[in-house]
Amino acid sequence: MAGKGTEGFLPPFKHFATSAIHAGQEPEKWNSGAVVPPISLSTTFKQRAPGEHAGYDYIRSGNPTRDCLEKAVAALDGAKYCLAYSSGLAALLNICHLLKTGDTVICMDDVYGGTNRYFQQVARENDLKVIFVDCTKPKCLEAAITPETKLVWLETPTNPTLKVIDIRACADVVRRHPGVLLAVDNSFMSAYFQRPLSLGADICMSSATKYMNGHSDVLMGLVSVNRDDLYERLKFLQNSLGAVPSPFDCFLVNRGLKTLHIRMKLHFQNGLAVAEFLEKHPRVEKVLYPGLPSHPQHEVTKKQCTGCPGMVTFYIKGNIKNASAFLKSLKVFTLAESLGGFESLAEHPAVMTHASVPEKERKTLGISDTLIRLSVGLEDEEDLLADLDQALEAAFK
Ligand code: P1T
Repeated sequence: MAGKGTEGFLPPFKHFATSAIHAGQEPEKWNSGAVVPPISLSTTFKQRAPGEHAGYDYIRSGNPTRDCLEKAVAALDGAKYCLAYSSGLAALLNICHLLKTGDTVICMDDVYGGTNRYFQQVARENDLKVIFVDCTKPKCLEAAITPETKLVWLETPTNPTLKVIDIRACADVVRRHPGVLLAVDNSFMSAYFQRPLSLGADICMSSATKYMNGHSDVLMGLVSVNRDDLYERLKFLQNSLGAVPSPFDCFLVNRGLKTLHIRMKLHFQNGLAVAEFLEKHPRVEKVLYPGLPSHPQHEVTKKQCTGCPGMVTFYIKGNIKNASAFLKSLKVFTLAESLGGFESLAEHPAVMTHASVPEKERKTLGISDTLIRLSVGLEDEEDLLADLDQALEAAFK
């Protein structure tokens, strides 16, 4: 990755592009030799004799198109196994089914609003104890672990305030407590910029709805693991809970992966340009971007990532009226939830993605009325900067 401001990160993972293009694709597996894996829509598979088949019996348990995708993602995450789900939250649900009544989950305090809602309003109802901890301080994580703790859930960078957690430091803490699993939500970084398993995590989860697919047309979750026992249990749960993706969605994400490395390089370039532009803008109070030297965890970011995505969060000066006027004035950026697609999006976390986080907690976390989250896409840099500039001016007219 060339360019000013992009130096000092981990070098790119070896053979990434080759794996993204070839891992799991296996043209010889299809009778036709198809280079692009076909969408295998059959819900059921002919058996030679009862219980005797060519590896597939029923679509929920496994199908050839999902297999291609799961193998490709495992290679990209540096994992032995990957399992695909019908959404990122379905992946979270499956992971939580590894736990039992009375177990405790420690969750990073700043996470996607839907993850927060699941833990606070669903998992707790189902007799899991969930506590929220600022894991940017591994000492706080250490202090929070009890004999009941069975899962530590990290999201790094966090959504929406882009705090970065030192995964290896947290893994070192967790390793001192046998029986505790460390899971990392890797949705914001994608496999191209961060490999949580190589940093000591047990589980790498991604909402493929974001960068991994990258085209804003699929809802999907992915979970990668190295441990055989974890894979066996998760595979059982995947089939038993049934929240699996369709073959068509598997086809699309598999296709999206072919350009992941190219897309992420440009997301980084555009994201950094936007962050630097906003940091100098007189209408902007503060910019949060892990790729900027001003970010509190910039050094940790460089130590554990090969680059940064297009997620840029900032505080606009003024109040909620200015924030709203800014968002309404954007022309190239679209005012919408989600992230990680080729198109630039902007949103207001307090009102949109994080409205379900209790107001008091939002305040503590810095999710204020003037906080704005951008997902910087792949358009021309000059058009993106010009759009932000005109909207920032319009916000104060
Ligand atoms: O939407 P789904 O595929 O179920 O993924 C949920 C999810 C999990 N983890 C992170 C870090 C996420 O950002 C999300 C979804 N986030 C948005 C829709 C959003 O706009 O932030």
